[in-house]
Amino acid sequence: MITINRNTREARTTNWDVDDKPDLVTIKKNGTPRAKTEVHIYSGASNYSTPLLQVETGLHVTNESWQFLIADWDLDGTPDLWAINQHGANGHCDLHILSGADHFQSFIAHITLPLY
Ligand SMILES: [Ca+2]
Ligand SMILES: [Ca+2]
Repeated sequence: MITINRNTREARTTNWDVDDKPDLVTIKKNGTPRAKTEVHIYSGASNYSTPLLQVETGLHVTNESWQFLIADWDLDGTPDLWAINQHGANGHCDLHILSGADHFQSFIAHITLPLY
């Protein structure tokens, strides 16, 4: 069973396997064995019972000040992970993007947003 507690997990959707059903993405922010944020994607075709991908990302553990989005930032056809830290440098929001092409291991952008 998947439990959603905003401090520890977030849920999003994407179509990871590019079939005709949206898939469920859960981001496990903390409490992970090697202190990394994890991504788990469950297939819509299996009614979200079969994982398509379960990985540690290149991002350290996160908390309730982080929000996550899934969108294809570099337009290579694979969805990327957008990690927004609401308490970034100098009080701004920081946006960090991890590449879906390597299963969220490498950062492809670090952007300071003009938001507080
Ligand atoms: Ca799918
Ligand atoms: Ca991409």
